[in-house]
Amino acid sequence: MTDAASPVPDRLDSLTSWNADWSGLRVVVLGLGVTGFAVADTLTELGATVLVAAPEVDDDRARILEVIGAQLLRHPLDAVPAELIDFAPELIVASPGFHPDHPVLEWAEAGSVAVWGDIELAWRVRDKVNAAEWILVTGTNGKTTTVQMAATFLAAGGLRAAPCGNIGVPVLDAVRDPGGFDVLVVELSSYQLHHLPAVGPGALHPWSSVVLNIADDHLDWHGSPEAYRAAKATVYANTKIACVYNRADEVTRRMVEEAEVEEGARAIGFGLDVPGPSDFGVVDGILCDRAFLDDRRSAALEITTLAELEPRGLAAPHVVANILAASALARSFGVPVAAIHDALGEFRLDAHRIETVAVSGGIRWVDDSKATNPHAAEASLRAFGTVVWIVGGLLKGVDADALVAAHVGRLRAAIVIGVDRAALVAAFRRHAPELPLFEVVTDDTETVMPDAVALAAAVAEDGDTVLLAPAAASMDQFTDYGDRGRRFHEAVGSMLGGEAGGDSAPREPLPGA
Ligand code: UMA
Repeated sequence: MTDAASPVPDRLDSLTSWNADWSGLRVVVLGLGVTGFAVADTLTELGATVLVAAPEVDDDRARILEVIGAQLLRHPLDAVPAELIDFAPELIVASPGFHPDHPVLEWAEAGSVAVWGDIELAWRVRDKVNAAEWILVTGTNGKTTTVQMAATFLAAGGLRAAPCGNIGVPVLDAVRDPGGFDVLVVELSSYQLHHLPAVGPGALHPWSSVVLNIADDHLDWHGSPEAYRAAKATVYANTKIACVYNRADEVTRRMVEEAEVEEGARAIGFGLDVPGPSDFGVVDGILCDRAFLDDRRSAALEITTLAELEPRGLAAPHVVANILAASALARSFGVPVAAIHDALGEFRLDAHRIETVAVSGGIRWVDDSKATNPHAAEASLRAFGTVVWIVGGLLKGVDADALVAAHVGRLRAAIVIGVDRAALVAAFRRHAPELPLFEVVTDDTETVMPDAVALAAAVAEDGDTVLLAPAAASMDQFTDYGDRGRRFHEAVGSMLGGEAGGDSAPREPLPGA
């Protein structure tokens, strides 16, 4: 019904298809990383009028923007640029890294200018080639591994599946792939979830969804643990088939209970213990599905065994949990357990994820540089006996005290690196005053790892694991976690080759340790 008193329907509400009328829509795209570029490319193809605003601009991308007809505004964005205000955007699409309190986003909110993330845009135009179903994966840790596994399992079941999202491939690139997919397995960060609406024309309706686990992370971005959890919970909204949750993480179960899902969607638990009906779990070393079979009250389907996973480096508890979650997602799509079993035979974890770099003189050297927060480091520490722990970096506002307290019992020594050393050193002194404790004081990227490795070699004993599981981000001293891990590999390699690293590190335990 339309009459004079009815509000004018918002144009943005009608933009729910690639074939909708996007022409002339004035959109500001914030940021020109992989996301901003995919967003600008998509919107110009749709006929929108696009202004990309970014502080740093890669020359190649700037040239392509010119070719595709998007305007570019190079600006520090520490305040709202006048050119952006003059452009009078109807919509802003923000790259995931932009904090909610960024001046441009606060300006948009004050002026009621809509703000979307790239994920909402991708959902709205998902019918470009063929509208694939979406499976959503989030959590504090294990997202990328679970996404890769789920996509591998789905492919083994004969489906065209694309891993995408926070994993590094913008969802818009998958949506626009001319080959088309049956299912997109989308890794969502808390940043991307923050910008997603749970209701309305831009809300996602995933086939299945999972929050793998929840621990404090990115608190500097979200402002509080509650805001971080609320962002993560959005992943379950409107799920159609299966809301997969972690039985060992009560918060994830509550998120499912509180989510508005579609009629008939099931809650499916996963965990390392014996599964109940509608669960995935482990019985006598056998990973089983007790959810997607008719006689689940009395039976279960075998997926694989811990004995089979062990030689492939896939038997650490947190990796087994990822396998169970990915299996639940693939089974929700009808992939046979035999296909999952066979796919696991070929699966390899990415580099820097609990990767054994060397075993020498009875000492195992393990690179888990991807453990960028305390929760991930916790999982890593649990997987080993006596550990010489290389820890530290950028703590992102997260308190590592509880982690230190929980694991001092398994430590031979601790070697603290990174800029946020003081809090870690204080935690070790508080919880384990007797523990040999070393600080790598240099902030020279070239010498941090050689120094840490040399210290570890001096204290490690037969049967120990030297574990790089920093519980912190890497950007204080390294390009990223990959760079940090590579430098660890190199340092271990040259030390075992007889060229132990730099000599600027203290060789004695710190006073008071
Ligand atoms: N920028 C600003 N101001 C800001 C924030 C960003 O000017 O306040 C600029 C940056 O300088 C950059 C551009 O905006 O030039 C875009 O930056 P972005 O940080 O949003 O990054 P993208 O290149 O678009 O990559 C993003 C994700 N990055 C972040 O969420 C920080 C990538 O995840 C993701 O793979 C990609 O989209 C595709 O979806 C990376 C990540 O570190 C791997 N994610 C975090 C994590 O996993 O912990 C959340």
